[in-house]
Amino acid sequence: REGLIEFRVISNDGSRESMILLTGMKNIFQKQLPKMPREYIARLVYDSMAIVKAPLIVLGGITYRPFNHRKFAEIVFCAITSSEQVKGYGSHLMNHLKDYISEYTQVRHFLTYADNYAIGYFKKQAVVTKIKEVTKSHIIYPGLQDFKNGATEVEPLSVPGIQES
Ligand code: 1VU
Repeated sequence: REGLIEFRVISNDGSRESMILLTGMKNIFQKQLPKMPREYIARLVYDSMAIVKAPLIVLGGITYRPFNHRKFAEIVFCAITSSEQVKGYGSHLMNHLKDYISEYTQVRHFLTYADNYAIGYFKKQAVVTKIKEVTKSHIIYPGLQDFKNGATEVEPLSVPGIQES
């Protein structure tokens, strides 16, 4: 089992294992997203999906915040540790998150605030072609299967501590 790669849903349930994984993910986010305030990252790492190398080494993760009544989730942080980037892990992670979210929640849209560097990656993750640029820094991508008719505009979220570009 040692060295096996798996995708794990993590919530802040207070268990020792979750704390180890969330801390590993927080450290990757803080390193890979240097423009984000460190304190903001530390505060917000909760509902997440991580890529974990057994037993407990985090290779990357996506933290999301669901708004179930509006059927969308904000992808808050997304990063892969530098030595493992551009090997396909980011795509796999996003695909697993889409499967999980479409099976277990009402969420059917993702919204993210990505800087220009990462927009290329997010565009590649969309399974339908229409990507709507709401403003320069907000993209909505309709990556879930029953959401094929293009994007629906949602009000941009106000996220404390993030400067829009
Ligand atoms: O499928 P293809 O081979 O055609 O394309 C790959 C890859 O080339 C492409 N891709 C990108 N394209 C343009 N600009 C990029 N920056 C970029 N990165 C990747 O996407 C396809 C999938 O590639 P992958 O699965 O190998 O991608 P990674 O495992 O490297 O994961 C991508 C991220 C962006 C997560 C990773 O490179 C990373 O952690 N980068 C540094 C942190 C970062 O920029 N994170 C996103 C910031 S935005 C945010 O967190 C708020 C939501």
